[in-house]
Amino acid sequence: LVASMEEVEQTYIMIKPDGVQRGLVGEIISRFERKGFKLTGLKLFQCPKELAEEHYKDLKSKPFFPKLIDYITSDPVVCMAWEGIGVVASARKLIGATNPLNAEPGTIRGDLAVQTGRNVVHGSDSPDNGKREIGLWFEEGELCAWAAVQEPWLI
Ligand code: RTP
Repeated sequence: LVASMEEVEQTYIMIKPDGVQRGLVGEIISRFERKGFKLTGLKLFQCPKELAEEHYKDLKSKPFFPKLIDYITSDPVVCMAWEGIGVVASARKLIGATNPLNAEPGTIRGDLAVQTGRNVVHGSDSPDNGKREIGLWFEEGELCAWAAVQEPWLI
């Protein structure tokens, strides 16, 4: 059964500075690859403060907001766009709960992190936010639409 176009979503996944510092880039990317999603954008990037504030604008009133912005801008992040059927919710499952102590073993945060403020990875929380965030973090020319030769195995 081949996916209809309506089911294909995009999500923005970002390896946060602690994930890069700890050498977890390959480990995290491989979890999304092995699941069967398609990588359509990838870059190592030093995030400017304005972009971090725009990305997390819904959290502006939270007490932890300034620390969150300092954290995200402290060192390079890895920006990724992933595509696939149900990729938004599935990526959130692969990532696990925001507080890594509540994240199930087998999830990225459950296996690799301890603190909420150092939870190694971000994933968009809705298809609309997936599109918004990919637009925010990537220039158009940085994204690649490509067809997997093994379709429908890689979706
Ligand atoms: P993300 O956006 O990074 O995927 O995380 P999320 O949806 O699981 O969590 P959200 O509530 O949107 O929070 C965004 C990020 O802010 C930091 N945070 N710190 N109490 C705290 O100190 C606190 N709460 C949230 C985390 O880095 C969280 O991922």
